[in-house]
Amino acid sequence: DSEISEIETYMKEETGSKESSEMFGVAEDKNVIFVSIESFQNYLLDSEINGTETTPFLNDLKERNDTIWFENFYHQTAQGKTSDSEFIVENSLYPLDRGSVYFTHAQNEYNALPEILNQNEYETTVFHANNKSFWNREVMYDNIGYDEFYGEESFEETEENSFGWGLEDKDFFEQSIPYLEDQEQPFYSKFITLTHHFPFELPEEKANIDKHDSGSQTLNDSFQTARYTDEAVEVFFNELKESGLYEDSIIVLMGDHYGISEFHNKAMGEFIGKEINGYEHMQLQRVPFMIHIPGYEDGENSDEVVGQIDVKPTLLNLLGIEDEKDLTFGTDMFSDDRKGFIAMRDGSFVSDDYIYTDSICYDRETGEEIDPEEEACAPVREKVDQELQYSNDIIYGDLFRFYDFK
Ligand code: GP9
Ligand code: MN
Repeated sequence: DSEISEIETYMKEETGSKESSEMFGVAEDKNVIFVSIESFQNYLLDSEINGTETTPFLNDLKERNDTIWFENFYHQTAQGKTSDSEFIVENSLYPLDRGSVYFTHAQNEYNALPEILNQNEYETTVFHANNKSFWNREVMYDNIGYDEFYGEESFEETEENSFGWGLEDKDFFEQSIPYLEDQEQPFYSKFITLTHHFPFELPEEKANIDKHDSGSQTLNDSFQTARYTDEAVEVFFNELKESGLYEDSIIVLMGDHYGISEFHNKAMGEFIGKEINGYEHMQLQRVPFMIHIPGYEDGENSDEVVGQIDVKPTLLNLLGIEDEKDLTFGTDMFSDDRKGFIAMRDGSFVSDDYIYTDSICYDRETGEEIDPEEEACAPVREKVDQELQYSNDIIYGDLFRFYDFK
């Protein structure tokens, strides 16, 4: 098929080198524990409510030498929310402009991360204490090669440990440990948290931080669930250490998408001390992304502009798995040869120099509007539109049927 070769050529030229970076194989044969943290945005990190840190554990973790924290990591999800974030991470393709790929194209041919890891002797599993059919996960997971999906029936819910969307994150992690211990190693296991999900509901006795005080109840309540989930991640780390799995694993933490929508811009603007225009809105789409490698000592923070699209090639590189023939719109985050922009589904983008959204081109560094926008942002805008179109073509046309990944 000629279209897939055109896309292949584009990727070879534009989406950066597939050559291995200096981090190649740093995590070879390690288990990968991937934690998708529900609705977590970067504004939570290092924030305080009445003098109390919202995320003390994550704040500490991101600065450690055994953690690489990407402070300019953007989510790229659209209507498919969590499922979009999963799809982007697994495939390094963009989500669709309408609906969720997990629902609309669950039967397509993919070359997804779990399949590749399976071929490299990994056991691949997902843990998420919700109904298996939510986002059509059961069907999609099966197609893209996950060996096992531990859904809500694998967990014990009681009146004490369940509220809001269901099982609370601390119990979710604790109850997952025996299943993890039973797995063949090395494994790739994805955990999807739930407690810090709109409407950010938490029983008062479980809250270890005050609510914020603003005109938005949503924003106000979000700090309590964020703090709770921060504690849950700490519980998980401790349990992993106790079980002995910690040393043989790397732990990747990622926020799946925004939690506070633009309807709360006034309260959010007051909280971060900035008026929220297009530029600030884009900057609010940054979510935590940390790669924690026990025993690693050179983990610095990175200010590279990166996003969910880059996760797959980055992980394969860390694990020392060659992927020259893979077709991805993302690039290894550690590569020196990156394409220099992160595209959002609506055509907005963040490049090394500019931020473009709603037809306005901003200087990324200063946030100033650049006039005339056409000249500065146009070259990247063209590539963004091209990539989004190609990605749609791949999905709508099921084009990977015509490509040999081996
Ligand atoms: C549902 C959970 C939340 O299982 O992943 O989904 P979201 O509403 O964030 O897409
Ligand atoms: Mn979500």
